[in-house]
Amino acid sequence: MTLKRFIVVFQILISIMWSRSSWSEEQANPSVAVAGTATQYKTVNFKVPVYLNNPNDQVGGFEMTFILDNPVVVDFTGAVDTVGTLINKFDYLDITVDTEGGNYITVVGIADQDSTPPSGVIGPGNGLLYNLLVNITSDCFVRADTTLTTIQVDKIHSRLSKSNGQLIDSVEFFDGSVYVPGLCVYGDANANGTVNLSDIIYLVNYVFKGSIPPCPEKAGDANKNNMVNLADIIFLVNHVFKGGPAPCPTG
Ligand SMILES: [Ca+2]
Ligand SMILES: [Ca+2]
Repeated sequence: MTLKRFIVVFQILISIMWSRSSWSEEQANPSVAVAGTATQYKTVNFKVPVYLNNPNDQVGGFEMTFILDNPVVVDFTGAVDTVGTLINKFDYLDITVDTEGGNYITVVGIADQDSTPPSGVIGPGNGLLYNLLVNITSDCFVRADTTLTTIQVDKIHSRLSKSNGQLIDSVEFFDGSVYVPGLCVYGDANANGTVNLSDIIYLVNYVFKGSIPPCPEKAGDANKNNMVNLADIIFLVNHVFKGGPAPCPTG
């Protein structure tokens, strides 16, 4: 082996050893992570998974508080889904929701401490801890925009404990987010995600009967001339029934 090749092999070995040691250090700390996820408007009981990485300890209880940075779009329902999760055998689960000045939820769970050994204790291991259930509101203003709502973990008031109640040190908590794509496209006057007969009816009711305007109003501007009137109804009739050109997305 030449000296040059030896140096290259040596460097590779060092980098492998370094990456393994840093990997094991990362794995040493338990962590809880809210999954980043996407959904649509008007979705109810949408599941936002909360995952546990629990390399060393047995978890017998937890307290976690989550905060929404955009409660106009996303609401906590005040419930969590534990079916098929790591805590489905916990015998105590308490959920508190506060919407005053925002929206946050506190979830407390405790395994059955009375049996020997305690029943339902978690781990060590990784998996789905539970699902937060949220509703995506259909508010008129935000419906037009793509939004990202952060579900922040309140690090001060969140903790894991062992089966004997002792707190587990150095738990890392990771925020998640809910991505909600906007539905507003030209021609989708009723903002339900598709352009069809119902939009023609919606526009007829608005233009001729003074009914509720499209929200935003440009959603009714099928021919994109900055006005909403009979011409847009004709444009949509041509598109829906006669194979005419489709209104363009707003981009
Ligand atoms: Ca529509
Ligand atoms: Ca128009």
